[in-house]
Amino acid sequence: MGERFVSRGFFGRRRQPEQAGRIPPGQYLVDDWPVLSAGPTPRIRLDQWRFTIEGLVRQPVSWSWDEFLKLPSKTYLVDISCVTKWTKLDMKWQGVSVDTLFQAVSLDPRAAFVTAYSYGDYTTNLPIPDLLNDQAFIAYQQDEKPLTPEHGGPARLVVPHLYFWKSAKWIQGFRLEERERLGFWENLGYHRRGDPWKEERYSGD
Ligand SMILES: Nc1nc2c(c(=O)[nH]1)N[C@H]1C(S)=C(S)[C@@H](COP(=O)(O)O)O[C@H]1N2
Ligand SMILES: [Mo]
Repeated sequence: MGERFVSRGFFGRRRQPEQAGRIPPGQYLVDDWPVLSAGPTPRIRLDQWRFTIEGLVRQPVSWSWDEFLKLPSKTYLVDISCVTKWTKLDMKWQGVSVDTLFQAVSLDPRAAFVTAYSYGDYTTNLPIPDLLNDQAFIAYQQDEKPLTPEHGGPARLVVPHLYFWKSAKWIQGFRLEERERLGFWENLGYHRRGDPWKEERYSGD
């Protein structure tokens, strides 16, 4: 009896048409929002926060918190999948498109990859095309509230179409690179790109 009740609830949820086709293979839905951090949560004072784009650019560019908040921002409603197998649908964020940030720099034609680096030393690698065309943004609000420190506040990268480890919390900057330099999890055996629809979980997948 208990079992029937549980399975009816389970299939009832799965049948909701707006969820069909939105859960990548091997993932399950969550309503809560787990915290996954490899180390302690850094606390960054807003008057000391900066976001910098450097490396293979003609001139490095850097924004203070006040300058960053003046950039045009957008609302994003996106589904997020973590390699630990949870998927959360319709997460609402406010942030600045990476396209907007790249408009402020001239990229060296050799630039092909980005190392996203964070306060607290986390890094993750991304091919530039995965950051373009409004696919990625620097978020400072979630559900209309300031992003909490545990979830990456004051600001984090969000790349919804890749596993969530690519969405660097406490983002500090982008370094443009000619060659791909593996980041924190990628160095520990996770996939260099991490597309949840292809189940690119580990290197070799
Ligand atoms: N700076 C930093 N960013 C990070 C991480 C981290 O440990 N440090 N963990 C990554 C991983 S593995 C995941 S799944 C998500 C978790 O974000 P959340 O804690 O907001 O759910 O952040 C990613 N970004
Ligand atoms: Mo993760």
